[in-house]
Amino acid sequence: MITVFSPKHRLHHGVELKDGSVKPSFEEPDRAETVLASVRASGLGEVMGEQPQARSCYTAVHSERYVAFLESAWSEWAATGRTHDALPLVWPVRGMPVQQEPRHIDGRLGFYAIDAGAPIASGTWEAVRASADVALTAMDALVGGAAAAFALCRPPGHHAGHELAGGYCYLNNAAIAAQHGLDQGARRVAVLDVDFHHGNGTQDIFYDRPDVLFASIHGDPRDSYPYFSGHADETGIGPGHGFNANYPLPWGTDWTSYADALDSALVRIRNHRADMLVVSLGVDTFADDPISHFRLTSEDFLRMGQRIAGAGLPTLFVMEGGYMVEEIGINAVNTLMGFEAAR
Ligand code: OKP
Ligand code: ZN
Repeated sequence: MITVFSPKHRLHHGVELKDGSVKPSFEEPDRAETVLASVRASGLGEVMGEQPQARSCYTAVHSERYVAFLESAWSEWAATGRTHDALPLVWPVRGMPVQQEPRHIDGRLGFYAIDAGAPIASGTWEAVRASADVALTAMDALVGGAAAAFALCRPPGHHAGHELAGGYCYLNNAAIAAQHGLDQGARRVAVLDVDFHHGNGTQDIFYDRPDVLFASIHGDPRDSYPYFSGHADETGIGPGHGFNANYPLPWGTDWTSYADALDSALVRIRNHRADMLVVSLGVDTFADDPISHFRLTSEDFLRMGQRIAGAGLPTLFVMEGGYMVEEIGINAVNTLMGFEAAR
């Protein structure tokens, strides 16, 4: 399968608040370079660059005002004399009227974020846009008849909602690609999210829609980020009722129980009779991941890819999480190679 990659990801690197202090983010440029090196070493297939895409592809799933905010946030922040990363520090929470967008950048940063985990610096928008374009370019390969493609996106996207950034995410690459697939003729799409963290953003975007089934396997939100979504009783709303499937699992989950949840999700996907599958491929389910709590081995990712191939659908893999352990490249590529071997 082809891999789509943009070197522009390096324009984005930031900080995060960890254990009460500001540190370099776990979501850093070496991640994508490590995965790219493994792709090249594996002989998976050709690596190509992204095609620039229409802005309307982003506003097909995000609000116009949110995309405009992402475009201008850094210059508004810099205009106040600050030179370090822009981060929100106040959010509209329970009991506050949230409808009105503030005018000052410090208010707008909170209005459009779930947390302080998506810093905005001078190169952020260019990298974010390139990451979405990587996903769109890979989806175009699927629309053109490819059986599978790998969008090596960075920054990731699955925590980004209709008009919310957070958890290292800005534009929701997987959702943008899924919508693009629909706009290019697919009748139904399934999104399978195997990142350790619940894909709250993808759920938010498609929660009221029956054409996109969202299925996510993740750390139980009682104990794991993002804490405020990902429970099994979140099943969709209105016409989307029954088209959202969450599989929260406890810390320490290994392949045995993970595989049961994956099989359940794949049954749901089969019943959806989708024309294509988008996989939010986070490899932070790995036992040695520094911020996550499942116990998958590198071999388990081969098995995961094999099972996903069993769905028998044109499949777009979109890179999400997986943090700096040497194995993130091996684990991502194992999933893709397992898929290729089984299809
Ligand atoms: C992004 B992705 C918990 C800190 C959580 C944010 C994690 C974002 C994960 N100690 N910080 O889904 O891999
Ligand atoms: Zn994650």
